[in-house]
Amino acid sequence: MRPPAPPRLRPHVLGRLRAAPPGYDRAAAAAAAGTVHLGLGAFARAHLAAYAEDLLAAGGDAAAGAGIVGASLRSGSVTAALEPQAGLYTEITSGPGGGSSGGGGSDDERLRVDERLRVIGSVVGLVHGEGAAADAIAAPGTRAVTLTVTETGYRSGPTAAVLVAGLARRRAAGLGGVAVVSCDNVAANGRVARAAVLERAERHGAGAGADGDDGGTGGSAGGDDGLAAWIAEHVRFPSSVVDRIVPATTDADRRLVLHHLGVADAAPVRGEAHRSWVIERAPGLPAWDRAGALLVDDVTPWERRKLRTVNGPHSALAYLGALAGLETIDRAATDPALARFVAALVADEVATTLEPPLPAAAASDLARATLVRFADASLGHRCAQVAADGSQKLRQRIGDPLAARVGAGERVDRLALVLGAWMAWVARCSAPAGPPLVDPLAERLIDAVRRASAGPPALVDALLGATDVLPAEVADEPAVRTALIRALALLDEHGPRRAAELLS
Ligand code: CS2
Repeated sequence: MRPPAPPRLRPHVLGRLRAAPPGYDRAAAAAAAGTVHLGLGAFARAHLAAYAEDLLAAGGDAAAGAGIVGASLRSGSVTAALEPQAGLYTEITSGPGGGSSGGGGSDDERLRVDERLRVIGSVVGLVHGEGAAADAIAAPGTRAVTLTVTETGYRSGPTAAVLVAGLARRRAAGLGGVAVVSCDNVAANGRVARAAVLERAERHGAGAGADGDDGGTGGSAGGDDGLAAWIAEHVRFPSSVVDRIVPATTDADRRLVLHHLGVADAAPVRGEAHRSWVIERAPGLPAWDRAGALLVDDVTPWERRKLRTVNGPHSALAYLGALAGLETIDRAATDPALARFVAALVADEVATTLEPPLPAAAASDLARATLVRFADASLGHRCAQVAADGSQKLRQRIGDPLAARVGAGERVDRLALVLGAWMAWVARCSAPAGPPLVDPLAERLIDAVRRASAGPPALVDALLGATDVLPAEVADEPAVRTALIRALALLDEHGPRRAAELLS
Protein backbone atom coordinates (compact mmCIF):
# COMPACT_ATOMS: atom_id res chain seq x y z
CA MET A 1 0.00 0.00 0.00
CA ARG A 2 1.29 3.46 -0.81
CA PRO A 3 1.95 5.64 2.23
CA PRO A 4 -0.52 8.50 2.62
CA ALA A 5 0.51 11.75 0.88
CA PRO A 6 2.32 14.07 3.29
CA PRO A 7 0.37 17.10 4.46
CA ARG A 8 0.98 20.37 2.66
CA LEU A 9 2.69 23.24 4.48
CA ARG A 10 -0.25 25.28 5.81
CA PRO A 11 -0.95 27.49 8.82
CA HIS A 12 -2.62 24.72 10.82
CA VAL A 13 0.40 22.39 10.64
CA LEU A 14 2.84 25.04 11.87
CA GLY A 15 2.67 23.94 15.49
CA ARG A 16 3.74 20.40 14.56
CA LEU A 17 6.78 21.26 12.45
CA ARG A 18 10.35 20.45 13.33
CA ALA A 19 11.28 24.08 12.58
CA ALA A 20 10.50 27.32 14.31
CA PRO A 21 7.21 28.71 12.94
CA PRO A 22 6.79 32.46 12.41
CA GLY A 23 6.65 33.80 15.96
CA TYR A 24 4.12 36.59 15.39
CA ASP A 25 0.46 37.04 14.64
CA ARG A 26 0.13 36.64 10.86
CA ALA A 27 -3.44 37.92 10.80
CA ALA A 28 -2.27 41.17 12.41
CA ALA A 29 0.67 41.33 9.99
CA ALA A 30 -1.76 40.88 7.09
CA ALA A 31 -4.04 43.61 8.38
CA ALA A 32 -1.04 45.96 8.61
CA ALA A 33 0.64 44.87 5.35
CA GLY A 34 2.43 47.83 3.80
CA THR A 35 4.59 46.34 1.05
CA VAL A 36 3.41 45.19 -2.35
CA HIS A 37 5.92 43.12 -4.23
CA LEU A 38 5.87 42.67 -8.00
CA GLY A 39 7.68 39.54 -9.20
CA LEU A 40 7.60 37.03 -6.34
CA GLY A 41 10.38 34.74 -7.61
CA ALA A 42 12.93 32.87 -5.54
CA PHE A 43 15.14 35.93 -5.05
CA ALA A 44 12.40 38.08 -3.50
CA ARG A 45 11.32 35.21 -1.26
CA ALA A 46 14.88 34.75 -0.01
CA HIS A 47 15.81 38.43 0.29
CA LEU A 48 13.06 41.03 0.77
CA ALA A 49 10.78 38.53 2.51
CA ALA A 50 13.59 37.41 4.84
CA TYR A 51 14.18 41.02 5.91
CA ALA A 52 10.43 41.44 6.39
CA GLU A 53 10.30 38.22 8.41
CA ASP A 54 12.92 39.57 10.81
CA LEU A 55 10.95 42.81 11.22
CA LEU A 56 7.72 40.98 11.92
CA ALA A 57 9.53 38.78 14.43
CA ALA A 58 10.93 41.89 16.13
CA GLY A 59 7.37 43.24 16.43
CA GLY A 60 6.34 46.70 17.62
CA ASP A 61 7.30 49.67 15.44
CA ALA A 62 9.74 47.58 13.46
CA ALA A 63 6.90 45.51 12.04
CA ALA A 64 4.88 48.42 10.68
CA GLY A 65 4.22 47.94 6.98
CA ALA A 66 6.59 44.96 6.78
CA GLY A 67 3.99 42.37 5.71
CA ILE A 68 4.10 41.69 1.98
CA VAL A 69 1.36 41.29 -0.58
CA GLY A 70 3.02 39.31 -3.36
CA ALA A 71 1.74 39.92 -6.85
CA SER A 72 2.42 37.77 -9.85
CA LEU A 73 1.61 39.57 -13.06
CA ARG A 74 1.99 36.87 -15.65
CA SER A 75 2.53 33.15 -15.25
CA GLY A 76 1.09 32.91 -11.76
CA SER A 77 3.04 29.74 -11.01
CA VAL A 78 4.46 31.14 -7.76
CA THR A 79 1.14 32.42 -6.48
CA ALA A 80 -0.43 29.08 -7.48
CA ALA A 81 2.20 27.25 -5.42
CA LEU A 82 1.87 29.58 -2.44
CA GLU A 83 -1.89 30.00 -2.34
CA PRO A 84 -2.67 26.58 -0.81
CA GLN A 85 0.10 27.33 1.70
CA ALA A 86 -1.41 30.73 2.63
CA GLY A 87 1.89 32.30 1.55
CA LEU A 88 4.05 30.16 3.85
CA TYR A 89 7.25 28.61 2.54
CA THR A 90 10.59 27.35 3.80
CA GLU A 91 13.86 29.23 3.61
CA ILE A 92 16.89 26.92 3.39
CA THR A 93 20.02 28.79 4.35
CA SER A 94 23.01 27.08 2.82
CA GLY A 95 26.40 26.91 4.41
CA PRO A 96 29.69 26.03 2.86
CA GLY A 97 30.49 23.58 5.68
CA GLY A 98 29.74 20.57 3.55
CA GLY A 99 29.48 18.04 6.41
CA SER A 100 26.29 16.11 7.01
CA SER A 101 24.32 15.91 10.22
CA GLY A 102 23.26 12.43 9.22
CA GLY A 103 19.68 11.46 9.64
CA GLY A 104 19.39 8.81 6.96
CA GLY A 105 17.75 9.21 3.61
CA SER A 106 19.51 9.94 0.38
CA ASP A 107 22.27 12.51 0.13
CA ASP A 108 20.07 15.38 -0.85
CA GLU A 109 17.74 14.77 2.06
CA ARG A 110 20.52 15.31 4.55
CA LEU A 111 20.93 18.67 6.17
CA ARG A 112 24.52 19.83 6.09
CA VAL A 113 25.85 20.80 9.48
CA ASP A 114 25.47 24.49 8.88
CA GLU A 115 22.25 24.42 6.87
CA ARG A 116 19.20 25.94 8.52
CA LEU A 117 15.49 25.77 7.78
CA ARG A 118 12.89 28.29 8.82
CA VAL A 119 9.33 28.87 7.74
CA ILE A 120 8.76 32.37 6.43
CA GLY A 121 5.37 33.94 6.96
CA SER A 122 5.94 37.52 5.80
CA VAL A 123 4.11 37.02 2.50
CA VAL A 124 0.72 37.63 4.05
CA GLY A 125 -1.26 38.23 0.87
CA LEU A 126 -1.17 36.98 -2.72
CA VAL A 127 -2.74 38.54 -5.77
CA HIS A 128 -2.66 37.51 -9.37
CA GLY A 129 -2.97 39.61 -12.51
CA GLU A 130 -2.39 43.22 -13.40
CA GLY A 131 -5.69 44.66 -12.16
CA ALA A 132 -5.40 42.98 -8.75
CA ALA A 133 -1.79 44.15 -8.45
CA ALA A 134 -2.82 47.73 -9.23
CA ASP A 135 -5.54 47.44 -6.55
CA ALA A 136 -2.96 46.29 -4.02
CA ILE A 137 -0.74 49.28 -4.85
CA ALA A 138 -3.77 51.52 -4.36
CA ALA A 139 -4.62 50.09 -0.93
CA PRO A 140 -4.46 52.86 1.68
CA GLY A 141 -1.93 50.96 3.84
CA THR A 142 0.57 50.44 1.03
CA ARG A 143 3.73 52.43 1.60
CA ALA A 144 6.30 50.58 -0.52
CA VAL A 145 6.16 48.76 -3.83
CA THR A 146 9.20 46.54 -4.25
CA LEU A 147 10.29 45.09 -7.58
CA THR A 148 12.23 42.04 -8.70
CA VAL A 149 11.35 41.99 -12.35
CA THR A 150 14.87 41.03 -13.57
CA GLU A 151 17.16 43.13 -15.73
CA THR A 152 14.73 42.63 -18.61
CA GLY A 153 11.61 43.85 -16.83
CA TYR A 154 12.39 47.56 -17.06
CA ARG A 155 12.51 47.62 -20.86
CA SER A 156 9.46 45.52 -21.53
CA GLY A 157 6.69 43.71 -19.72
CA PRO A 158 3.76 44.90 -17.63
CA THR A 159 5.55 46.36 -14.57
CA ALA A 160 5.43 50.06 -15.48
CA ALA A 161 1.81 49.82 -16.64
CA VAL A 162 0.75 48.18 -13.37
CA LEU A 163 2.59 50.77 -11.30
CA VAL A 164 1.01 53.59 -13.29
CA ALA A 165 -2.47 52.08 -12.95
CA GLY A 166 -2.02 51.61 -9.19
CA LEU A 167 -0.60 55.10 -8.71
CA ALA A 168 -3.43 56.62 -10.79
CA ARG A 169 -5.89 54.96 -8.43
CA ARG A 170 -4.06 56.33 -5.40
CA ARG A 171 -4.19 59.81 -6.86
CA ALA A 172 -7.89 59.48 -7.73
CA ALA A 173 -8.63 58.30 -4.19
CA GLY A 174 -6.77 61.26 -2.70
CA LEU A 175 -4.10 59.01 -1.18
CA GLY A 176 -0.41 59.88 -0.95
CA GLY A 177 2.40 58.41 -3.01
CA VAL A 178 4.55 55.40 -2.14
CA ALA A 179 8.20 54.43 -2.42
CA VAL A 180 8.97 52.21 -5.40
CA VAL A 181 12.06 50.19 -4.51
CA SER A 182 13.84 48.27 -7.23
CA CYS A 183 15.69 45.16 -6.05
CA ASP A 184 17.21 44.19 -9.40
CA ASN A 185 20.88 44.12 -10.42
CA VAL A 186 20.51 47.16 -12.64
CA ALA A 187 22.72 50.25 -12.39
CA ALA A 188 20.81 53.23 -10.91
CA ASN A 189 17.78 50.93 -10.64
CA GLY A 190 15.65 53.62 -8.96
CA ARG A 191 16.27 56.06 -11.79
CA VAL A 192 15.58 53.38 -14.37
CA ALA A 193 12.30 52.45 -12.66
CA ARG A 194 11.32 56.12 -12.39
CA ALA A 195 12.03 56.79 -16.06
CA ALA A 196 9.99 53.73 -17.14
CA VAL A 197 7.05 54.73 -14.93
CA LEU A 198 7.05 58.41 -15.94
CA GLU A 199 7.32 57.52 -19.61
CA ARG A 200 4.36 55.20 -19.23
CA ALA A 201 2.40 57.78 -17.20
CA GLU A 202 2.89 60.39 -19.90
CA ARG A 203 1.15 58.05 -22.32
CA HIS A 204 -1.61 57.33 -19.79
CA GLY A 205 -4.68 58.94 -21.34
CA ALA A 206 -6.92 61.31 -19.43
CA GLY A 207 -9.78 58.85 -19.88
CA ALA A 208 -7.77 55.66 -19.53
CA GLY A 209 -9.31 53.03 -17.31
CA ALA A 210 -7.17 52.17 -14.32
CA ASP A 211 -7.41 48.44 -14.84
CA GLY A 212 -3.74 47.92 -15.43
CA ASP A 213 -4.35 47.44 -19.13
CA ASP A 214 -4.53 50.79 -20.76
CA GLY A 215 -2.99 49.58 -24.02
CA GLY A 216 -4.67 51.40 -26.88
CA THR A 217 -5.94 54.22 -24.73
CA GLY A 218 -2.61 55.83 -23.95
CA GLY A 219 -1.93 58.89 -26.12
CA SER A 220 -5.07 58.51 -28.19
CA ALA A 221 -7.23 59.55 -25.23
CA GLY A 222 -5.51 62.89 -24.91
CA GLY A 223 -2.18 61.99 -23.36
CA ASP A 224 -1.00 62.81 -19.89
CA ASP A 225 -3.64 64.12 -17.51
CA GLY A 226 -1.15 65.41 -15.02
CA LEU A 227 -0.49 61.94 -13.64
CA ALA A 228 3.19 62.01 -14.57
CA ALA A 229 3.64 65.29 -12.71
CA TRP A 230 1.78 63.88 -9.68
CA ILE A 231 4.01 60.81 -9.69
CA ALA A 232 7.15 62.94 -10.04
CA GLU A 233 6.07 64.90 -7.00
CA HIS A 234 4.65 62.20 -4.74
CA VAL A 235 6.39 58.93 -5.56
CA ARG A 236 9.97 58.21 -4.48
CA PHE A 237 12.17 55.82 -6.41
CA PRO A 238 15.12 55.06 -4.14
CA SER A 239 17.80 52.94 -5.75
CA SER A 240 18.82 49.83 -3.87
CA VAL A 241 21.62 47.28 -4.05
CA VAL A 242 20.68 43.72 -3.18
CA ASP A 243 23.01 40.84 -2.50
CA ARG A 244 22.28 37.21 -1.78
CA ILE A 245 23.01 34.21 -3.97
CA VAL A 246 19.69 32.46 -4.56
CA PRO A 247 19.73 29.63 -7.10
CA ALA A 248 16.56 28.36 -8.71
CA THR A 249 14.64 26.00 -6.41
CA THR A 250 15.17 22.32 -7.19
CA ASP A 251 13.30 19.10 -6.49
CA ALA A 252 16.12 18.23 -4.08
CA ASP A 253 15.21 21.35 -2.05
CA ARG A 254 11.58 20.21 -1.92
CA ARG A 255 12.66 16.72 -0.84
CA LEU A 256 14.90 18.16 1.85
CA VAL A 257 12.01 20.15 3.32
CA LEU A 258 9.69 17.15 3.16
CA HIS A 259 12.23 14.98 4.91
CA HIS A 260 13.00 17.44 7.69
CA LEU A 261 9.71 19.19 8.29
CA GLY A 262 7.41 16.37 7.28
CA VAL A 263 5.33 18.62 5.02
CA ALA A 264 5.20 19.22 1.29
CA ASP A 265 6.29 22.72 0.36
CA ALA A 266 5.88 23.58 -3.33
CA ALA A 267 7.88 26.79 -3.13
CA PRO A 268 10.89 26.60 -0.79
CA VAL A 269 13.90 28.81 -1.47
CA ARG A 270 17.59 28.22 -0.92
CA GLY A 271 19.99 31.08 -0.30
CA GLU A 272 23.54 31.53 0.92
CA ALA A 273 24.09 32.71 4.51
CA HIS A 274 25.37 36.11 3.36
CA ARG A 275 22.84 38.80 2.58
CA SER A 276 22.96 42.56 2.26
CA TRP A 277 20.76 45.41 1.14
CA VAL A 278 21.80 49.03 0.69
CA ILE A 279 18.92 51.43 0.13
CA GLU A 280 18.82 55.12 -0.70
CA ARG A 281 17.10 56.91 2.16
CA ALA A 282 13.44 57.73 1.39
CA PRO A 283 10.49 58.66 3.55
CA GLY A 284 7.94 56.01 4.42
CA LEU A 285 9.97 52.84 3.95
CA PRO A 286 9.30 49.92 6.29
CA ALA A 287 12.10 49.75 8.87
CA TRP A 288 14.23 47.33 6.82
CA ASP A 289 17.30 48.95 8.36
CA ARG A 290 16.26 47.39 11.68
CA ALA A 291 16.75 44.00 10.00
CA GLY A 292 20.22 44.88 8.75
CA ALA A 293 19.62 46.94 5.59
CA LEU A 294 21.88 49.96 5.28
CA LEU A 295 20.30 53.33 4.48
CA VAL A 296 22.56 55.75 2.60
CA ASP A 297 22.26 59.03 0.72
CA ASP A 298 23.81 57.70 -2.48
CA VAL A 299 24.04 54.02 -3.38
CA THR A 300 26.44 54.53 -6.32
CA PRO A 301 29.63 53.36 -4.59
CA TRP A 302 27.87 50.23 -3.24
CA GLU A 303 26.21 49.58 -6.54
CA ARG A 304 29.47 49.68 -8.48
CA ARG A 305 31.18 47.46 -5.98
CA LYS A 306 28.40 44.86 -5.97
CA LEU A 307 27.79 44.76 -9.72
CA ARG A 308 31.47 44.78 -10.62
CA THR A 309 33.06 42.64 -7.91
CA VAL A 310 30.29 40.09 -7.35
CA ASN A 311 28.11 39.95 -10.46
CA GLY A 312 30.93 40.58 -12.96
CA PRO A 313 33.02 37.68 -11.60
CA HIS A 314 29.85 35.58 -11.40
CA SER A 315 29.28 36.11 -15.13
CA ALA A 316 32.98 35.43 -15.81
CA LEU A 317 32.74 32.04 -14.06
CA ALA A 318 29.39 31.28 -15.67
CA TYR A 319 30.60 31.76 -19.26
CA LEU A 320 34.12 30.37 -18.84
CA GLY A 321 32.74 27.52 -16.75
CA ALA A 322 29.97 26.71 -19.24
CA LEU A 323 32.51 26.75 -22.10
CA ALA A 324 34.69 24.37 -20.07
CA GLY A 325 31.73 22.01 -19.62
CA LEU A 326 31.33 22.71 -15.88
CA GLU A 327 27.77 22.39 -14.63
CA THR A 328 27.85 24.57 -11.52
CA ILE A 329 29.40 27.83 -10.33
CA ASP A 330 31.14 26.13 -7.39
CA ARG A 331 33.01 23.88 -9.83
CA ALA A 332 34.12 26.94 -11.81
CA ALA A 333 35.05 28.90 -8.66
CA THR A 334 37.23 26.05 -7.41
CA ASP A 335 38.93 25.48 -10.76
CA PRO A 336 42.43 26.88 -10.10
CA ALA A 337 42.82 28.56 -13.49
CA LEU A 338 39.39 30.20 -13.43
CA ALA A 339 39.74 31.26 -9.78
CA ARG A 340 43.12 32.88 -10.47
CA PHE A 341 41.65 34.67 -13.44
CA VAL A 342 38.76 36.07 -11.38
CA ALA A 343 41.19 37.31 -8.72
CA ALA A 344 43.27 39.05 -11.41
CA LEU A 345 40.18 40.48 -13.07
CA VAL A 346 39.06 42.12 -9.82
CA ALA A 347 42.47 43.19 -8.50
CA ASP A 348 44.02 44.44 -11.73
CA GLU A 349 41.13 45.78 -13.76
CA VAL A 350 37.87 46.18 -11.83
CA ALA A 351 39.45 47.73 -8.70
CA THR A 352 40.42 50.98 -10.45
CA THR A 353 36.84 51.54 -11.62
CA LEU A 354 35.32 51.57 -8.12
CA GLU A 355 34.42 54.64 -6.15
CA PRO A 356 36.84 55.23 -4.51
CA PRO A 357 39.27 52.95 -6.39
CA LEU A 358 40.23 49.94 -4.31
CA PRO A 359 43.93 49.29 -3.62
CA ALA A 360 45.04 46.05 -5.30
CA ALA A 361 45.63 44.21 -1.99
CA ALA A 362 42.14 45.02 -0.72
CA ALA A 363 40.72 44.04 -4.09
CA SER A 364 42.50 40.67 -3.90
CA ASP A 365 41.01 40.05 -0.45
CA LEU A 366 37.59 40.97 -1.74
CA ALA A 367 37.97 38.64 -4.73
CA ARG A 368 39.02 35.80 -2.44
CA ALA A 369 36.02 36.37 -0.17
CA THR A 370 33.71 36.40 -3.19
CA LEU A 371 35.23 33.17 -4.50
CA VAL A 372 34.51 31.55 -1.13
CA ARG A 373 30.85 32.50 -1.52
CA PHE A 374 30.78 31.10 -5.06
CA ALA A 375 32.55 27.90 -3.97
CA ASP A 376 29.62 26.80 -1.77
CA ALA A 377 28.68 23.53 -3.47
CA SER A 378 25.49 23.18 -1.44
CA LEU A 379 24.02 26.04 -3.48
CA GLY A 380 24.12 23.94 -6.66
CA HIS A 381 23.97 27.19 -8.65
CA ARG A 382 24.08 26.29 -12.32
CA CYS A 383 26.42 28.14 -14.69
CA ALA A 384 23.57 28.19 -17.19
CA GLN A 385 21.36 30.15 -14.76
CA VAL A 386 23.92 32.90 -14.25
CA ALA A 387 24.79 32.83 -17.98
CA ALA A 388 21.16 33.60 -18.88
CA ASP A 389 20.18 37.06 -20.17
CA GLY A 390 23.75 38.15 -20.92
CA SER A 391 22.58 40.90 -23.28
CA GLN A 392 20.82 42.54 -20.31
CA LYS A 393 23.37 41.84 -17.57
CA LEU A 394 26.77 42.45 -19.10
CA ARG A 395 26.65 46.20 -19.59
CA GLN A 396 26.54 47.04 -15.87
CA ARG A 397 28.79 44.13 -14.87
CA ILE A 398 31.52 44.31 -17.52
CA GLY A 399 30.78 46.92 -20.21
CA ASP A 400 30.71 49.95 -17.89
CA PRO A 401 33.96 49.15 -16.06
CA LEU A 402 35.57 48.33 -19.39
CA ALA A 403 34.47 51.71 -20.76
CA ALA A 404 35.87 53.48 -17.68
CA ARG A 405 39.26 51.86 -18.17
CA VAL A 406 39.38 52.54 -21.89
CA GLY A 407 38.57 56.18 -21.11
CA ALA A 408 41.56 56.25 -18.76
CA GLY A 409 43.82 54.59 -21.36
CA GLU A 410 44.16 51.41 -19.27
CA ARG A 411 44.35 47.75 -20.35
CA VAL A 412 41.11 45.82 -20.60
CA ASP A 413 42.28 42.31 -21.56
CA ARG A 414 40.58 40.55 -18.68
CA LEU A 415 37.27 42.36 -18.95
CA ALA A 416 37.46 41.65 -22.69
CA LEU A 417 37.94 37.94 -21.98
CA VAL A 418 34.64 37.89 -20.09
CA LEU A 419 32.82 39.55 -22.98
CA GLY A 420 34.64 37.23 -25.36
CA ALA A 421 33.51 34.21 -23.32
CA TRP A 422 29.92 35.45 -23.58
CA MET A 423 30.33 35.80 -27.35
CA ALA A 424 31.80 32.31 -27.62
CA TRP A 425 28.89 31.00 -25.53
CA VAL A 426 26.34 32.73 -27.78
CA ALA A 427 28.14 31.26 -30.81
CA ARG A 428 28.04 27.80 -29.26
CA CYS A 429 24.32 28.16 -28.55
CA SER A 430 23.75 29.33 -32.14
CA ALA A 431 25.30 26.18 -33.63
CA PRO A 432 22.98 23.37 -34.73
CA ALA A 433 22.20 21.19 -31.70
CA GLY A 434 23.90 23.74 -29.43
CA PRO A 435 22.62 24.36 -25.90
CA PRO A 436 19.64 26.72 -25.59
CA LEU A 437 20.38 30.45 -25.48
CA VAL A 438 18.33 31.96 -22.67
CA ASP A 439 18.13 35.67 -23.39
CA PRO A 440 15.29 38.03 -24.30
CA LEU A 441 17.31 38.90 -27.44
CA ALA A 442 18.07 35.25 -28.27
CA GLU A 443 16.55 35.35 -31.73
CA ARG A 444 18.39 38.52 -32.69
CA LEU A 445 21.69 37.25 -31.31
CA ILE A 446 21.46 33.87 -33.03
CA ASP A 447 20.52 35.54 -36.28
CA ALA A 448 23.48 37.95 -36.00
CA VAL A 449 25.89 35.07 -35.36
CA ARG A 450 24.54 32.97 -38.22
CA ARG A 451 24.82 35.85 -40.69
CA ALA A 452 28.37 36.71 -39.64
CA SER A 453 31.23 35.27 -41.60
CA ALA A 454 33.60 32.93 -39.76
CA GLY A 455 36.27 34.15 -37.35
CA PRO A 456 36.57 36.39 -34.30
CA PRO A 457 36.41 39.85 -36.00
CA ALA A 458 33.05 39.12 -37.61
CA LEU A 459 31.63 37.61 -34.39
CA VAL A 460 32.73 40.68 -32.39
CA ASP A 461 31.11 43.05 -34.89
CA ALA A 462 27.93 41.00 -35.09
CA LEU A 463 27.34 40.81 -31.32
CA LEU A 464 28.42 44.36 -30.47
CA GLY A 465 26.11 45.54 -33.27
CA ALA A 466 23.15 43.54 -31.94
CA THR A 467 23.37 44.66 -28.28
CA ASP A 468 24.44 47.51 -26.04
CA VAL A 469 26.71 45.47 -23.80
CA LEU A 470 29.27 48.19 -24.56
CA PRO A 471 28.48 51.88 -24.94
CA ALA A 472 28.60 52.73 -28.70
CA GLU A 473 31.58 55.07 -28.46
CA VAL A 474 33.64 52.40 -26.72
CA ALA A 475 32.56 49.60 -29.04
CA ASP A 476 34.19 51.50 -31.90
CA GLU A 477 37.54 51.95 -30.14
CA PRO A 478 40.27 50.01 -31.96
CA ALA A 479 41.87 48.98 -28.63
CA VAL A 480 38.59 47.39 -27.50
CA ARG A 481 38.05 45.55 -30.76
CA THR A 482 41.62 44.28 -30.66
CA ALA A 483 41.22 43.02 -27.07
CA LEU A 484 37.94 41.27 -27.89
CA ILE A 485 39.32 39.64 -31.04
CA ARG A 486 42.35 38.47 -29.10
CA ALA A 487 40.13 37.09 -26.33
CA LEU A 488 38.08 35.10 -28.84
CA ALA A 489 41.21 33.86 -30.60
CA LEU A 490 42.65 32.70 -27.24
CA LEU A 491 39.42 30.91 -26.39
CA ASP A 492 39.31 29.26 -29.83
CA GLU A 493 42.89 28.20 -29.80
CA HIS A 494 43.47 27.23 -26.17
CA GLY A 495 40.06 26.72 -24.58
CA PRO A 496 38.68 28.63 -21.57
CA ARG A 497 41.07 27.41 -18.85
CA ARG A 498 44.27 28.12 -20.73
CA ALA A 499 42.91 31.43 -22.05
CA ALA A 500 42.12 32.42 -18.46
CA GLU A 501 45.60 31.36 -17.37
CA LEU A 502 47.25 33.39 -20.12
CA LEU A 503 45.40 36.49 -18.87
CA SER A 504 45.88 35.96 -15.11
C1 CS2 B 1 23.73 36.27 -10.53
C2 CS2 B 1 22.99 37.02 -9.45
O1 CS2 B 1 22.09 35.17 -11.80
C3 CS2 B 1 22.93 36.07 -11.80
O2 CS2 B 1 23.13 36.76 -12.78
O3 CS2 B 1 24.93 36.93 -10.80
O4 CS2 B 1 21.67 36.64 -9.35
C4 CS2 B 1 23.70 36.90 -8.09
O5 CS2 B 1 23.60 35.59 -7.60
C5 CS2 B 1 23.14 37.86 -7.08
O6 CS2 B 1 23.09 39.15 -7.62
C6 CS2 B 1 24.00 37.85 -5.83
O7 CS2 B 1 23.60 38.91 -5.03
